[in-house]
Amino acid sequence: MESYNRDDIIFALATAWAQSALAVIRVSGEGCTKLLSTCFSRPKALMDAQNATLVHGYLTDGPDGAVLDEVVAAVYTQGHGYTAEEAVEFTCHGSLPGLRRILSCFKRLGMRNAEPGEFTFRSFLHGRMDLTQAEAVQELVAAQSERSQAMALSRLEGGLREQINATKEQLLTLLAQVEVQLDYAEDELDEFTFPREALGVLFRSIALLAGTYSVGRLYGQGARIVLAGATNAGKSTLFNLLLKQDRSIVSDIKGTTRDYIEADCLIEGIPIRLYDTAGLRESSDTLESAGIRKTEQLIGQADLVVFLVDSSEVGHIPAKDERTLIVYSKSDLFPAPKGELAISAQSGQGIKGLVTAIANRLTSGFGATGDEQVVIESERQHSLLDSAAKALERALALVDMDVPLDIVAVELGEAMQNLGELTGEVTPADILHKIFSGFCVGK
Ligand SMILES: Nc1nc2c(ncn2[C@@H]2O[C@H](COP(=O)(O)OP(=O)(O)OP(=O)(O)O)[C@@H](O)[C@H]2O)c(=O)[nH]1
Ligand SMILES: [Mg+2]
Repeated sequence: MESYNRDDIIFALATAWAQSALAVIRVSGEGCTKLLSTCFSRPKALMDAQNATLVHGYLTDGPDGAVLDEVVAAVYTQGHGYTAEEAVEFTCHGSLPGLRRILSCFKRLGMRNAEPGEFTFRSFLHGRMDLTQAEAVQELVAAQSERSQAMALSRLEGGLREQINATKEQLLTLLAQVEVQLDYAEDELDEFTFPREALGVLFRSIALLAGTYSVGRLYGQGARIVLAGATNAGKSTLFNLLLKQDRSIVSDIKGTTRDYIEADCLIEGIPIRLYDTAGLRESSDTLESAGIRKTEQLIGQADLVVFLVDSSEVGHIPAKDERTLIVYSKSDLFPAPKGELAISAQSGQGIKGLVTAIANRLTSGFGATGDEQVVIESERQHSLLDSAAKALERALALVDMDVPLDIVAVELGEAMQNLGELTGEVTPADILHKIFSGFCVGK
């Protein structure tokens, strides 16, 4: 990272490596327009283009070379590209051989293939976005649900950045007040009362923001739900119903599902990885027993287990706990015990209630609802906010104990350091490297 060369002109396919109607190739670095004009059918038009304008033309293999593709170039003059550098984005046709020819031509011009996340890294280096926004780019692209996409977009627009910067300013004011007290002799200063109220407000706002992680992570990264229960309880039937497709084999033969099946779906906007598993029973069949062992493993790793109990054939019922939802199936055949969750996959009765119960269970105990102005999703951000909140909490306790101010100042400084790391001002190089090489969009 320290030896990073900002002067290279870098390029990369910004869209997926797959056949499509159109594809976008992004080029960034000072002097890139001039260099690209040597393989463009209208060099002067490209060179003279105003910022953020489009130029139609043909990419060619060198000044008089073969035509590679008909393209539209979006030109960004110095300082105006996504990277805050000079940049050109070509909209080409999405033919894989065509793209390959263009990319090799760009390489021959002396430009370098961008590393994953490098455009965003440059944007960060040039101060166009802070670290929370750079992370939001990745989170936005990877969002699995509409809600997490909206949350990431708000972070990209600077929601988190603004909140952290405002907090840092208030913390700085506090620190400055403390510093004055420490720098001057007592008899030179007026009586000082520590602004405890302001510190309390800061602590609560940071703790609240840290608390949004649980909901941000749930909507961003989703949850694993395992359908378990005795053979024939109706697990595969429910699995198909929740997926809205016939994925798993259903039959009245006990032990139909042996190897588990997994699939992704959304439940109340939450991205879910759903598992249909082998029914639990005593079995002397080696293959079935192996399947049952897998079920037990999956149950151990699940965020939530939906344990189906056949209302017409009640067998073992596990103890109720926060990770297990007991659901009585086949309620059309036999009524479930009063007050219990009951469904009929045949009539659809109770399915809506089950979906709500799942969502409620997954979000229970959260300190946040997800409707907060800013919701975080990154583990890194959470741990830094948590440390900052703890430091401020310690500072509050110290103020209450009336300890010397220099001890309080250490805690305030620690919180400041955490917030600086969060936005990328004082983030260690190895962490930056990890963040930006984690981008890898479309690979
Ligand atoms: N009447 C009624 N029958 C159901 C209902 N749900 C499932 N069944 C029937 O129950 C039988 C077993 O259903 P499955 O979904 O295969 O059960 P399973 O739990 O996956 O069973 P295994 O894979 O053997 O562990 C099938 O004949 C289904 O049609 C329901 O709500 N009502
Ligand atoms: Mg089954």
